[in-house]
Amino acid sequence: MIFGKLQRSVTGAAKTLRVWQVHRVRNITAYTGTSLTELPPNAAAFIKNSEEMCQPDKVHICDGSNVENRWLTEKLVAQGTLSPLKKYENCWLARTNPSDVARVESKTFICTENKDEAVVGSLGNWISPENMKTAINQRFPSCMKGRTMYVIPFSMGPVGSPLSKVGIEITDSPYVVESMRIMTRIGIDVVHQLQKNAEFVKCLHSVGRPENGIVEFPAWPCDPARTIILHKPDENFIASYGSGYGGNSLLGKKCFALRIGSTIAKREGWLAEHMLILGITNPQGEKIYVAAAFPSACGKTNLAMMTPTLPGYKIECVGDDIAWMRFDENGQLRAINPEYGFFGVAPGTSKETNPIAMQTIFKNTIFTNVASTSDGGVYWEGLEKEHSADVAITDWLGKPWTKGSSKTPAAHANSRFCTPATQCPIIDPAWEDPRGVPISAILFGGRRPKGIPLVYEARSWAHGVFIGASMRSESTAAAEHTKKVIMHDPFAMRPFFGYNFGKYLEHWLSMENRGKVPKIFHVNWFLKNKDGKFMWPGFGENSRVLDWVFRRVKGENCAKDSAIGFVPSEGALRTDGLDNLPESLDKLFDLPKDFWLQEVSEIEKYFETEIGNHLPNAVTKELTYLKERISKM
Ligand code: GTP
Ligand code: SPV
Ligand code: MN
Repeated sequence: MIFGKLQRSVTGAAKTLRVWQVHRVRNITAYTGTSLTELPPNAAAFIKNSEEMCQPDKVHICDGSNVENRWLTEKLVAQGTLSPLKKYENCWLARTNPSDVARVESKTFICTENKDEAVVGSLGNWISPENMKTAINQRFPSCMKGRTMYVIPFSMGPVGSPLSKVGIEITDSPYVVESMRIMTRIGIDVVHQLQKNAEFVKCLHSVGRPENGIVEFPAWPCDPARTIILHKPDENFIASYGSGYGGNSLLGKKCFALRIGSTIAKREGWLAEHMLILGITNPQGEKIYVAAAFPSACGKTNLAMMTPTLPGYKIECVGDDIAWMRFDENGQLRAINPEYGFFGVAPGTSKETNPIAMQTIFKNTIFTNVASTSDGGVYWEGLEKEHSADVAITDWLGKPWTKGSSKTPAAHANSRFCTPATQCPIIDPAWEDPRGVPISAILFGGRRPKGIPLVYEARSWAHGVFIGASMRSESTAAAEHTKKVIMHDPFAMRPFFGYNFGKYLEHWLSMENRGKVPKIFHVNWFLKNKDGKFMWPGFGENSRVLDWVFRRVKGENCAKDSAIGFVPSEGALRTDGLDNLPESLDKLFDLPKDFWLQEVSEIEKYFETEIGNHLPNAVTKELTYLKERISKM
């Protein structure tokens, strides 16, 4: 019955759009988007089935137009979810229910017939097909009563690129629509793409409704008690219930581009990774591209937009969170950023740490869970210098906040900006190249306060895969972990694997037979001294590490062997102009034997208990070699 009303054709919608733009209509009360008849039958069936189950009052198929955007924004302001940030151009503040602020790894499941296909050890959670059905039936029926069901056709990657994939997200959250509009390519072009190729990933999302029917924060409905995020790789199907925030609800991101994406990538022979992609040009004008996997809130956005302190270097950004990579016909590994925007960590972002992000985010941006200022601006830890003392600050919970005397942070540690990538002043000219950009090096890294040097290079591809597998990092606020503990986070993918990690390692190892593999490095910006101070200035100074990586890629003899891999030879890491090191440079390359004995035994234990006989031989061998080398240290 709802579909009967969705009569407007695509051209009709386009005409209406023009009329509304001419008249600058305010208070748009109704807008019907595009029509179901434009979609292929399998897509129409997915929408119809979801409608029958969720029982929304209305169905709206998004066309991605500006009028639609205005209409939804007004709706969100009216319901109190968004408020305008008058200091900037088209910027909005959202405050979530304080129980819905981060990804919920413990409630995220992969569904396969056999547990082994999906997870090993604690790397993910498994659910059987029957239990997934039950979980859906316990939550989704009638969950959209009284609400509009939005249908978002979206493309991960440039529309029509052979490396891109299409999805359709169904959601009852207009905030999710507005965020997906920034983070992915949505609308009519994608509908046309679906007409050419009807294959798509089914993404069903509802913010849910608590069992007692009481929505505590009407501006941010959710159901934290029953939140669940389900993935069924063999049907390319995602069902997410109960949360409206971040990776839980913007299903193109972690659910599709990483979890389902990694299973598609395995089948089709490519890689879907939690990696930034950057282009780096040296003073001689030569350019390479580098991909880097750091766990959540460990510096991907910062590195991807870095302003190098080394003169003559230029960084350009292709992506800050996800890379889809495959070998081309010449055996060159090429990567696309499947996203269209940045969903970046706000706290810590400032003119000193990330001036490029600061030039990107103050127009057309949705800020979530940051603090606000009385002059209509935003505030978070790290922005102290940007505000005069006389502006009043309201914290992310909506309470007055005073610097110095308030005991809690002004912004939530996982507060974020959602901003269009096209606005980044250093967006790479090739960032939308449908063929992707050629990758010459891969970096792994994490927050390691002790023992792990600033940079080292893998001896071989297999050694690099071992380094990825043994990655560890301090926990951050991006997920529900509260304590600051060093956690294993292999390939920065711990929460994002779509299939058995042992098989994933085999897949990575097999890349060597598919083409020319890039060099692999491990970096650590987060070493701390006895006083708990960072020993490396980081941010723009990380260009010194990239310079060394660049020279290694070019084949320069500027490395020496060590027990854990190649490190810069004497004087090879450029330190000219570096006058802000709190300790000597040598300290950044210390390899304490007792630390490494402990580290290796920790890795061994982890491999044994978590991966067991799924661990490929080649990785076991690398562990043995490392143990031998360390014992001789
Ligand atoms: P996700 O979006 O969660 O995947 O995270 P991300 O890896 O993109 O993290 P992001 O770049 O946003 O970094 C998060 C935090 O790391 C911020 O608080 C930064 O200030 C801090 N950070 C980034 N780079 C550096 C660095 O070189 N040194 C230090 N000390 N901190 C850094
Ligand atoms: C991460 O946690 O790695 C993020 C943020 O990039 S979210 O999209 O919420 O997963
Ligand atoms: Mn991420």
